[in-house]
Amino acid sequence: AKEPVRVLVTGAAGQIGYALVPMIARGVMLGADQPVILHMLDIPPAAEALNGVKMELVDAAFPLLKGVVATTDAVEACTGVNVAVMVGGFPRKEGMERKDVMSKNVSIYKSQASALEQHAAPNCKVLVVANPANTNALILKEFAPSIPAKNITCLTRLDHNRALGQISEKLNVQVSDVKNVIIWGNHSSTQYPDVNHATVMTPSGEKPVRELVKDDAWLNGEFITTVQQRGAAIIKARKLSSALSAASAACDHIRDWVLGTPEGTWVSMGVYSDGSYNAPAGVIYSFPVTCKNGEWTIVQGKNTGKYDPITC
Ligand code: NAX
Repeated sequence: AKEPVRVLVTGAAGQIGYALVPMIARGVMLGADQPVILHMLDIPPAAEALNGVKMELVDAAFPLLKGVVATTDAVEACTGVNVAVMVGGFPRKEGMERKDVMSKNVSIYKSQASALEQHAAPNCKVLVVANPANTNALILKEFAPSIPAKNITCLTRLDHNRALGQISEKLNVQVSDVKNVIIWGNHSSTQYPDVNHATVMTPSGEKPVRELVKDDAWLNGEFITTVQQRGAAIIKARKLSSALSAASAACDHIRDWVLGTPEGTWVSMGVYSDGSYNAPAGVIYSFPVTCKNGEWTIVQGKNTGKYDPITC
């Protein structure tokens, strides 16, 4: 039997946490044969709710779940973890300036960065979900200098999956037949969802999305804004922000990173930029990547000439 993998979820008492922990315990993130031990961190006001989530995990009797740590202590939460999914953070509230949220998150990510740096398992893989995801990931990197930059990523897979979903709806094809969209830049409304290299598997082989959609106005307009504004549309409809889709995307991100992307397929990940595609170097930026043996590589040569990476 495989050794259990320890997976940390911060903000585990929140709504993404509530959707995410059962997925992890069911093997959606790391595979149906991979036992897991869940480490859940939240803050003291949420301690009781966190304990309720732990009770439900026990009640669900997940065969792969070999243990649960539920705590408000960052050091205890980070100890020995192999994967860290950072969902906890300070949300922007009405009337708050962006810089106020930023300073709250700097102090949160600073202390969690040192807890991870000192107590996580060697080679721990980190995924930051909490917004602003790219910035929080960079803060974490700055305050955990001994964690290799390649191990710190942020979530843009939700945007990637949203783009696949829009194409599948437009063409009335299975979403599993659509691939190789790209999310460039930030997880924010300035991102560029790019279909210029995306394809659909059809009965007569793989075809470019642009050839099948035949509606450049839609691809260059409504498609892009729908993906960029999807988070707001979900809030309007649900009166709550995206949770199950965010949790599912977090599982996709870690699964592909750890277990590899399929041959001929790339995915979007926010990763430490080396300046590829003239994107600024030294920031966490979303690129097309392939993964193999637990390492991501930026896919080169997918310039579109139609966007400016600096503004994403
Ligand atoms: P919730 O407010 O439901 O949950 C957040 C949880 O984090 C709460 O339980 C809170 O007590 C906890 N928390 C706050 N400070 C903490 C700290 N210092 N340590 C540990 N836990 C702490 O938010 P939810 O809807 O779950 O969203 C979580 C984050 O994901 C938000 O920042 C949100 O903006 C971000 N999102 C990112 C997405 C992405 O694609 N990158 C998409 C979905 C989501 O909007």
